[in-house]
Amino acid sequence: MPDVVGFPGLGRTRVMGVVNATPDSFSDGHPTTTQAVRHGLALLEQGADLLDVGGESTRPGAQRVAEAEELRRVVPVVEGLVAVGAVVSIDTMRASVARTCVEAGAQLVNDVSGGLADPEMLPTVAALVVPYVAMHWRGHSIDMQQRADYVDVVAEVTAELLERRDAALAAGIDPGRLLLDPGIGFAKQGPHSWSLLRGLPQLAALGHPLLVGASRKAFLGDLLADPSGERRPPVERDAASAALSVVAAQAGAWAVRVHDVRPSADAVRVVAAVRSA
Ligand code: PMM
Repeated sequence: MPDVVGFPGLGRTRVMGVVNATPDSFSDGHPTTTQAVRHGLALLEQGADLLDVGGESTRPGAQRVAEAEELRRVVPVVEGLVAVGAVVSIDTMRASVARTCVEAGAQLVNDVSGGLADPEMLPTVAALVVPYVAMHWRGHSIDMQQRADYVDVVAEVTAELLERRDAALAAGIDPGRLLLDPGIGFAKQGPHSWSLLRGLPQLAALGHPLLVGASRKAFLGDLLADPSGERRPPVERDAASAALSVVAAQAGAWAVRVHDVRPSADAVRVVAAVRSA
């Protein structure tokens, strides 16, 4: 598993805890600064290695949030978590939000659009000299599921991620600070997400650290539907999410992005213990 510059290797996959500073995320949301910071502290206690703070829901069908509102939501949460020593990642598609949050102490920029949503993002991150996650993305959440059209999803996601890698490097982002993410559930139907999880070793072979975010996503609700076909609700998908943390860790992922931290913190340690036995 390649290291990320500035993040010394731990000998295991990291666990990134999700802190949604939003009123409308698909599985949880913490609308006030106090609630979001308190949630981040709880995730640190559960064993999170870093916290991913986001102020814009990207659930399928979600509308965009105005830049001023996104800043209002995330900046105090980033400040509050940095103040207690947390390693904070900012989940944003906007260069301005990335810059403000890095100036407030965030150490990583997580862009679900891989630089496609804001032309200023890649040069901004290059100038900030922080690690950057480029996720596979085909368009904004409002209609992204209409873009879930693949013949060979692993090959196409790989090719599209390599385009984002080339754009990031051309903008001056240090290759040692570039992470890739297959974008589970983003312009993907369930079978696409399963194929990408099976194909993680191929994505890892691209040579960049991988971030995998599968926690509580809809394809797990479908897998675990009750006999009448009713989807399992998001908060009851955590055991399955931890099982996918094992899958990602075995494929050599750098980090898993999860809502319920403790089971994944255990899972990545189990995988590391088996590997080093
Ligand atoms: N998924 C969500 C949000 N941000 N970032 C990365 N890099 N990868 C993901 O898979 C990802 C992400 C959506 O989930 P949420 O609504 O629970 O935050």
